[in-house]
Amino acid sequence: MTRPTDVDLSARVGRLDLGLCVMNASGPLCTHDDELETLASSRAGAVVIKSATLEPRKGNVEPRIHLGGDGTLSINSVGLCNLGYRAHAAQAARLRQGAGKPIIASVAGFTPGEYVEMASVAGRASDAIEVNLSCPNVSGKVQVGLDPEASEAVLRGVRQATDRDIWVKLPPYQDASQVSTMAGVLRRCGVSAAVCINSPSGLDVDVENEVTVIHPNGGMGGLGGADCRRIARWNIRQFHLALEGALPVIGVGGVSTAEDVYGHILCGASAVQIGTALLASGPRIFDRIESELAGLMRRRGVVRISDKIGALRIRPEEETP
Ligand code: RRO
Repeated sequence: MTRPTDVDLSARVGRLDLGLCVMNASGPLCTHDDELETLASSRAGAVVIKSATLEPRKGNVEPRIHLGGDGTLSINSVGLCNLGYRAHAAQAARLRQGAGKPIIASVAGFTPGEYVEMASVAGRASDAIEVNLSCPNVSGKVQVGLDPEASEAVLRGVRQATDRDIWVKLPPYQDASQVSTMAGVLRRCGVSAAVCINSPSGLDVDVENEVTVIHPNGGMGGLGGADCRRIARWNIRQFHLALEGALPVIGVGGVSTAEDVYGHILCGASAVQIGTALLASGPRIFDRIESELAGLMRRRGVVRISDKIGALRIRPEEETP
């Protein structure tokens, strides 16, 4: 299958070109070699690897991921199950050989020094580093992304450790002043993209059986899917405005259709990631979204998706007669 030629679905993120403005979100189906190879040979515009820690981690006890609402909703407390950054860097290096698309390594440290060490090695193996400042499932410590000074310390260290593009995976913020503070941090630290948003914290209940749907952390975890879409859009829009075009936003949250992609782009995303819907449908979702997005653009007379970044119009006040 070749990409459509009459509409341009590509994205530019920092120094990287993506043939399709849609890729996977770090999390589902991107840890093991077979999963990554399937993503690399899919229609996804880039491949993002599961967030790595210094040492391999088994993660939390099962059941730790629950898909609900016929695959439109999820809650997870995976707990950073990963193979360790050395193994993930080796995967990135292998994938880069033949993928023909950017390969992004993700790192999630417990200290600034861990971020720096991982970014230095992963940076040599990949096209960009996604710095995860926002895992919702590590208890006992505030998420780094909720602490602007700690975020700046990590990002300054990572900036010195690698000359690759740095993407920053941010938590969902609820207040515009938090966004403007973090936008300042990202601009000062030479980052290439803001990734909005990681999973908002939540709790789901199996009411019939009066029980949580996942086991770890008292059943509490990170929400994915449709519940996140409007929270993601608020964050995408706020960062798009606060960053004033200095760096692009990558939108994540509640995307399972071409309309969802298009809506995130109108809010200000330059590219979009898919998590829950990828888990529910597998990597063939990128074929469907690519052809649906091409159809949507033809119907709307849009030639380049990038022309629509941030193009959201605000409903005008009704004219007084
Ligand atoms: O592994 C996880 O529990 C996890 C991570 Br690192 C993350 O960034 N976001 C999420 O929802 N789960």
